[in-house]
Amino acid sequence: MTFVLFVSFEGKNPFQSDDCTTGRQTGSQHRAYKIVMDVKGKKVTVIGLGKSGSSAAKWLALQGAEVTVSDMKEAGELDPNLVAGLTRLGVKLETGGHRHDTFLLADIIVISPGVPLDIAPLTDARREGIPILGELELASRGIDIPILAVTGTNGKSTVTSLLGALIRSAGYETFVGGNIGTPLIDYVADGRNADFAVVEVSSFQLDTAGTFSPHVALLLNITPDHLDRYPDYEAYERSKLSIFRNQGRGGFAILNDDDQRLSGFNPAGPSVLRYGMERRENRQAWIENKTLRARSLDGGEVSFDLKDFALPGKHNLENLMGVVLAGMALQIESHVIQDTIRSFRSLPHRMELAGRFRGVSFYDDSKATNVDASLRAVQSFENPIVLIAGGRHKGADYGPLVRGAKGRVRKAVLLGEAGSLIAGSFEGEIPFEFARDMKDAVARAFSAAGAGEVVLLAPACSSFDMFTDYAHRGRIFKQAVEDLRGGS
Ligand code: UMA
Repeated sequence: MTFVLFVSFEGKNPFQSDDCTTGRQTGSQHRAYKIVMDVKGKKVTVIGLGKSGSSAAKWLALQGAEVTVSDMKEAGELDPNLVAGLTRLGVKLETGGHRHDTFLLADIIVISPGVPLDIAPLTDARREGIPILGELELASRGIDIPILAVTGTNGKSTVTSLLGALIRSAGYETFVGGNIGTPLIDYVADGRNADFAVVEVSSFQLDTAGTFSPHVALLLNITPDHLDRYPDYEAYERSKLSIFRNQGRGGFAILNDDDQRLSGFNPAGPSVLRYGMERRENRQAWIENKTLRARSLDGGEVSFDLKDFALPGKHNLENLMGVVLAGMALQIESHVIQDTIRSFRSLPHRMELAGRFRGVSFYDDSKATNVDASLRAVQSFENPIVLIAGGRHKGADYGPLVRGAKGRVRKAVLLGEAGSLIAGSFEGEIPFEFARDMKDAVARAFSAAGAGEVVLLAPACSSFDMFTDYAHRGRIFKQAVEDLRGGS
């Protein structure tokens, strides 16, 4: 199997700065050329044996590469079935840490998105000129169908699913994956023959996808997140904006024009389609009298009725405009777009109604893993809210949440590692109490809420201090709500 592997001048990783601690990038570091390389017989080190790494390792082994997977976890912490499957394919495993030699003796390094780019063995490998790429880069090289890529701090998964649903409704075979769950390399490995691939793309994936060039790139919003990984907000912002860097003429860049950072941003190559809540000359979509209005590519205007659109909040109207413009860029017919608007329902753990008990509505927005997402959730309700927040701190300032929550959130129930940090921001502004665990948090929130009010899980933090991931956290929340109802 031959695929085109990206390497930069002098073998440096071009999407990373020389100094990962600053994250600074220069124009010259984006200069790159492509070489064709056969992975057969090549020594490939895959770092991280999560979803992304295991799929990449499997595919590489099937192409005849000599694959070693290196993971920080001890052997006993890894899924035995996964390990057995990879071992059968001849994949070697290194567990309990990363050995420098495993990196330095590799011809290629494939990195999982959750692995920081500045760990010592990677920095050494980069210095030695060993190409470092992510699974998204690896996968997109093997794909010749148009890719629609969705990024942004919040709303990515909803938009990816909604866009996938729209394209499928138009009758096209569509792969939906990426950061939302199924790695893109699985599409390549399955040998499927879809018409389009819709991929959710995270900033981590963009950082190691130097030649990734989606036909349609949709950037929903940029607000502070992952500041535990990036040296500063600007570095995170640059990462998000890099989704457009390889797009050329014929491609579409779709931007939220209400986002402060994006309104002034003009990608050079593609056609730029902008949306915002109000009609403006430079916008292709806006909201007017409960309808979504859009300018079609031939200059006419179309309207979509929003009466039956089930997703709450202004942010979901913004997300929908992005999807509609992407659909119009693919020339999907208006009646198909309207039907999708009517029939689409929200994903689990995203403003999901977990139940109603004694007049109190419980909403699971466990996916609100950053301050802005939590704020958007809070702003989606008219009724008073008891907010459950906290988890693992990601470096953001909770000030905007406190300011936005004032007058809406009657009380906060705080839990997890970040509980006391959030309390520091809420002090004197919004009453709060601490909870031991999620069950305790739900019980306390229920006691504090009156009939007609909302208990909202919108943690503003990641889940990894107490749960395996946000979905696990959401399930435990829903279970606690069920237990309340059952009286246990
Ligand atoms: N590991 C190491 N060394 C390190 C760090 C981690 O060996 O220095 C190992 C861990 O021990 C673990 C493995 O790497 O075994 C985990 O890899 P990973 O964190 O990249 O997780 P995956 O299971 O491969 O999932 C990744 C994405 N995870 C992250 O970006 C953190 C998933 O997005 C994605 O669904 C999946 O690939 C398929 O594409 C999740 C996510 O939280 C949902 N994304 C972030 C977000 O949405 O905010 C970016």
